[in-house]
Amino acid sequence: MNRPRILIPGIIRERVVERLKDAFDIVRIDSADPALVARSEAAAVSGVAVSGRLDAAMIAHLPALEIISSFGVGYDGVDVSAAAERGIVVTNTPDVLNDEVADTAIGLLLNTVRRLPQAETWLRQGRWQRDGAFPLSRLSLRGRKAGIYGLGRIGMAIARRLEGFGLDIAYHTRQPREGVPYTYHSSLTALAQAVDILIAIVPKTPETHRTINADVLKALGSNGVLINVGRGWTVDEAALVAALKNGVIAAAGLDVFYDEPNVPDGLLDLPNVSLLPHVASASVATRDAMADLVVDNLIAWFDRGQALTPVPETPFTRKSG
Ligand code: A2R
Repeated sequence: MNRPRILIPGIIRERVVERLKDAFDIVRIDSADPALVARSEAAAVSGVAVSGRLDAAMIAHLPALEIISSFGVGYDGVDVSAAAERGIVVTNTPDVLNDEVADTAIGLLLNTVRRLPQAETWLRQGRWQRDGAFPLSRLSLRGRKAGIYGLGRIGMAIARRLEGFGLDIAYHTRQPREGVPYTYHSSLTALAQAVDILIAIVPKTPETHRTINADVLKALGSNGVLINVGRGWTVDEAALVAALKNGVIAAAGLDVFYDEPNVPDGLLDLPNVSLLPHVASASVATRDAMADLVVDNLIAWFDRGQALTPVPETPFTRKSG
């Protein structure tokens, strides 16, 4: 019996490849470039497992494609409209990373406000012995109000943690979320005005592009702290650098950047930022769970005709045959 053929363009967690080999024929290429798959081979590909980009040209090169299983909860790298037009299902890896990302958001918030990485550097450099106590942090979490921009699966996990810190919580989404005890604001600026911690955890969409701009930062205010664990795309980085330099806001903690892995010098040069290299979900256990969901979506599709976690834009089931 013919096993479905799965194309893996570029780098993906090896656990995905190892598990896929049990049930599928695998074709690996260096990147999602149509020139790397001959037409005859492309015609036999019915699934893709990808971490990162898959554009319309690559999708068009695969005439028998049924499913794109994408690694990660954000699927902005995949041209979902091109897939949807052809009835191709796109899956992502939601939920299994919620707690890990929320944990990182809290760690980054504490690092930013209490300057814990700088305090550790102080110790490691022998300055505790040489110069005495690390300077008191100017900022504290105590008495703050937190605003969450994007109260989805991960935003809720962050909110639950913030409750444990005794902070007031508000949020902004396009639609108010039913049954949550947090204060809703219908605009991002109104949310920023009402809080002094702003945590961004929205997807990369045309609507969220550079929405954290000079006006929002001004509204957040001079005691304000910005944390971004969603996508760098949502922040106007030039406006952020200016706001941090000029005291428009107090500090920022960033796990994501506009043009990764490039981090603007303007940010690297500032003392009031805490920077991480996009590690929010990056533990072995969580990345394994994400890898398993990439594989399990493909298995469920070809075995039972239904993916486990299709994205909302492609709610398709498999045509038999
Ligand atoms: O707007 P709503 O009511 O659909 O709420 C969603 C919110 N959101 C927005 N809020 C304001 N303005 C927008 N233009 C906008 N677009 C979306 O973001 C919802 O509360 C939240 C997204 O939640 P989930 O779809 O459950 O995503 P999850 O799993 O929390 O991950 C969020 C993002 C990923 O897309 C990756 O980019 C990143 O975190 O790792």
